[in-house]
Amino acid sequence: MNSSNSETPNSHSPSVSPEPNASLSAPHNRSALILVDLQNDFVTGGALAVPDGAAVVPLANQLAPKFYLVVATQDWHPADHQSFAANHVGLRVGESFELHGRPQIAWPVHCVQGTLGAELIADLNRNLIHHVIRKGEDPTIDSYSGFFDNGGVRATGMEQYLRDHGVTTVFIMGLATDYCVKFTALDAAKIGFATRLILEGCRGVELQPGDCQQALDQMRAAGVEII
Ligand code: VGL
Ligand code: ZN
Repeated sequence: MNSSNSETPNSHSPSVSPEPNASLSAPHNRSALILVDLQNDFVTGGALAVPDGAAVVPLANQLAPKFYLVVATQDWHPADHQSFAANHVGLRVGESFELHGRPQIAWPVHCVQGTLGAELIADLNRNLIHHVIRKGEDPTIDSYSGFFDNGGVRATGMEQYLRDHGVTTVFIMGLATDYCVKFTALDAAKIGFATRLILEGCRGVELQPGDCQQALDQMRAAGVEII
């Protein structure tokens, strides 16, 4: 190993090991693990619980030390976010509507900034996470992807962070397969990262039966390797 392989991406996470696979650990060819929205509101007891969502946390803890860099996304909405059904008169959870010209699903109030529901799941080992990317802060637009808002315009800082650290390959897992995981993977592939989806580490909302399968098909068609 040369010296650059043993450098840690930031100083407050000395417990994280560099990528063990030498062919992936060159300074400009690194793999990152992206943990999507592993937050209390997306698991049992939460406002937008994804069936069996908490089951992926042990896998996240197990895989994280194998990556050069681990980034978690955090859905982080203001209370007046317009994706919440409760912020519209006569709109029910699960209904589709148009939000500033974009198709939008009306969600229950979830992941409100500063609430317990928005916190990362306690069982997730924070010491293995180098960086947290927050998204969904603009009340006028939803942000499923960890890279850009749903308009594809405003960047979250994820791409810059990964590129600054020489990351070329991303492995993605988390919640929910048919929303934030899907759009994070599609954006990653679109902007040129070699993109792998860790299927075992994902669970979906499945508002309509078949949504998860459709999401996987879309990701595969976009060049995402499902592993
Ligand atoms: C998500 C709906 C609304 C997700 C976030 O994490 O998949 N889904 N906000
Ligand atoms: Zn959300």
